Amino acid sequence: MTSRLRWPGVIEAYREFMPVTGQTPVITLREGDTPLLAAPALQERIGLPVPLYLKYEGANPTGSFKDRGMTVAVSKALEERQQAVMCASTGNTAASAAAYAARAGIDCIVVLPIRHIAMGKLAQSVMHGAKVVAIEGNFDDAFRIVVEITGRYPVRLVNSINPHRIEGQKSGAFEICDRLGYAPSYHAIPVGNAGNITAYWKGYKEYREAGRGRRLPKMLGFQAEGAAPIVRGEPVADPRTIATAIKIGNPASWKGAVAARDESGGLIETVTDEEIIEAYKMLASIEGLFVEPASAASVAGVAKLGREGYFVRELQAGVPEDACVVCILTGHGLKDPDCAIQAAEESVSVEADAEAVVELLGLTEPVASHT
Ligand code: AN7
Repeated sequence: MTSRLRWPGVIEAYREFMPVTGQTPVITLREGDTPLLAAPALQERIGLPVPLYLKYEGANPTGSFKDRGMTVAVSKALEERQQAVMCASTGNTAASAAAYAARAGIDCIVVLPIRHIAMGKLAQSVMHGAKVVAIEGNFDDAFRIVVEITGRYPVRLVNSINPHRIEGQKSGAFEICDRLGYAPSYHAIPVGNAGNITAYWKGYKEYREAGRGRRLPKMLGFQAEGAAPIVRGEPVADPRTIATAIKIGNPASWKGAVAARDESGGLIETVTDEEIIEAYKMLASIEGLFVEPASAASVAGVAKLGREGYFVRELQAGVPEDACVVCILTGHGLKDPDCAIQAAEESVSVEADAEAVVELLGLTEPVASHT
């Protein structure tokens, strides 16, 4: 295992599993090596009968898991002498593409459903110098547009139908196996365009084939109730959810997600916006992990399965003693501060005076103790 100080980014860390040669220019921001944290307090709160781990992908350079795939996609685009990359995005893919393109010295065009993206992500794309095209439609409209344009013009598509994205993102599975010493029994993950669940499943399978995973997890995917095409079995024309990152009605990697679910013996289910916000608050207040709403869908889903008795039934069916759940927390909470402020209790302000603050807090003078 490479030590944290010398962590070289996911391409170098897992070069033998990556589609690169000695000739590939490696464009990296040293993404990956994100914290995998035991979360006993949250485990207890949601009544989970097996240990819970959280993988905090907000610690990546642009604040989401997208960096794992973008280092590979942009490196390969540069190797293949592309001058520009392009994507549609609910925000995080755009922020990541913009940053890696900047570092590579190539152009980046992002097409964004402007009414449905969090401000932090837009700020990132703008700051990294991407050409930002705002459209009136939703993510699915933006995606259709970039697929058509990149089919006609010499601009490399870096959405996750670009296989290099999946290759990079599978590194998350490698890291989990390296830290735990084996693959978890359950892997919980939010599902939007479905690239990430596809990538993790590929990663777990490749690592086990290489003799480094011991077992394969059951893949547990969660979509927002108002944007759950895979659960419903048909595209959703007008997806709705507070979790804008996963507000997607017709996922590009639909087949990959279904394969991950079925091959692993897992499931893909819905969580409501209320369940997402509850998990969002618990992660921040109990574990000190500020994530964006979409990321909390993994924890919301595990909590829901727990309430429904899923894990108890699994244990009765003979799951091993070292069973555990890993939840992927896909993006940083600072991406979407508006959502946090709305979710928080209203704060009141008082005059700038110590007595007024003391009164507001209800503090009382200490009683002199006699010894
Ligand atoms: C925080 O940026 O689709 O199922 O365009 O930003 O692999 O799509 C983002 C997706 C989960 C869902 N969590 O992952 C985009 C985009 C966060 C995300 C997902 C996204 P996929």
